[in-house]
Amino acid sequence: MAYNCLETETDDRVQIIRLSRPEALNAFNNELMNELTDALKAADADPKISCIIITGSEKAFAAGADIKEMADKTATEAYLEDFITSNWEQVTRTRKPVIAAVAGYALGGGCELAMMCDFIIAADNAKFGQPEITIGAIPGAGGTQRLARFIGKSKAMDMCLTGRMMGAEEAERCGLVSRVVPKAELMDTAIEVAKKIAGYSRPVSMMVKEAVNRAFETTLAEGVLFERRLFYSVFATEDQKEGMKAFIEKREPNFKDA
Ligand code: CO8
Repeated sequence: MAYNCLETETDDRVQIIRLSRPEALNAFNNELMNELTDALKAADADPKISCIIITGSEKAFAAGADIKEMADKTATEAYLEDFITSNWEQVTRTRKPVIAAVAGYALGGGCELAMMCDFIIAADNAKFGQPEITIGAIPGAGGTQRLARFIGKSKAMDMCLTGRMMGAEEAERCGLVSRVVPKAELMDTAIEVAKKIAGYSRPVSMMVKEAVNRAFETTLAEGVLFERRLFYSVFATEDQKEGMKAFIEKREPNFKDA
């Protein structure tokens, strides 16, 4: 499918979704977010795809919500159209693993989108921030909540109250990103990581994602119980039988997503 604000490409079992509104540093307008929702739903439903990468350009992952589109919105309009909720959160509903490959600015909604992905691989020029306070607003797509969970209260308050940007090194140090690579290696690394995940059993990688995500939504006891139930259910998959048999026979497993 052809998009105006996205470029999509598949590489083996990996779906790459590139945000592409260069004139606005990939700022999110309704068109981009509707297209992103469509692309994520399509990748999630595609039996040939096992892992998804969302990325932007070398200069910007995304500079946030489109301020020009948002500036004159009224509260009633935002409420009636269910602004944000209606089309911003598809990434959190996507069941296959989603990696954010971030170079350049990931600000406001851009940082929030990256945090909605399962993990973030950052280029060494990445800059994260929640600068909404500088334009008389507050984060509106989960920034105050997810950032506090990622990096703790003190740093989240610092970021949201000052609107300052955080570089890649600081972001890795405080757990916002999983690894930092030179800018020129960002996509090769992200694709290599995505292919590694896509090489495992798809139902199992989806269960891993579901179980880790549960940690952010429930108590430790409930989360461990949830994990235990999923652990038992992997024994119902052919891929568990194959994986363990292959280990014992000292060969590579041949997973069938079954
Ligand atoms: N929206 C619209 N256009 C943008 C945005 C944006 N967020 N960011 C950049 N642009 C446009 C600029 O207007 C400019 O366009 P033009 O050439 O037509 O003037 C073009 O992109 C290039 O930008 P700059 O010239 O500013 O480039 P610089 O390299 O000088 O600066 C920055 C780059 C630092 C990223 C700068 O553009 C900037 O500060 N952008 C805004 C960042 C920001 O404040 N983001 C938060 C937005 S609010 C948000 O995301 C909230 C999400 C939840 C919504 C909740 C609502 C209830």
